[in-house]
Amino acid sequence: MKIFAGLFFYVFFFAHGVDSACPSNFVKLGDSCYHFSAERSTWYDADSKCRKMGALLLSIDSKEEEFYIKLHMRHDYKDTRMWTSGIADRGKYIWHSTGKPILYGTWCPGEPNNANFNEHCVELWEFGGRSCLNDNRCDDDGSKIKSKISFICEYNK
Ligand SMILES: [Ca+2]
Ligand SMILES: [Ca+2]
Repeated sequence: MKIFAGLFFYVFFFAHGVDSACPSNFVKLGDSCYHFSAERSTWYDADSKCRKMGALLLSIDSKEEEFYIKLHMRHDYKDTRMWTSGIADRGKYIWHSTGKPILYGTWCPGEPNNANFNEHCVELWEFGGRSCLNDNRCDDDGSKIKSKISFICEYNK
């Protein structure tokens, strides 16, 4: 318990501290810098907004990175859906930012389900103190399904 409390302090000290190694508006968690944007966007707009900041949409590349991202979401972004760089690519799910298969990040129960054969982009969905991956529609087709959501950019030095 003591160790966990210490880790908690460590994570949020760095998450909210100023780190000169990260661009402004980015927080350092583990080895990368992240920008958590509340600006609701389609996946494509989120992708281009990250690129304009010199970053790419999030890819979760390790258990450690998964832990940091989920902890940060639980702390600051409760009940929020955020785009990652995950996409469906010929029947597989990959991180668009790295081209690697999605190995880290737990899928939500029953996901990915490619609902209506129209869900090709992957969000991280925080609810009830946990977060998991879901495939969602990339674009807004006016059907009121939540495809305009927040997003996470990742900057690697
Ligand atoms: Ca990463
Ligand atoms: Ca889905």
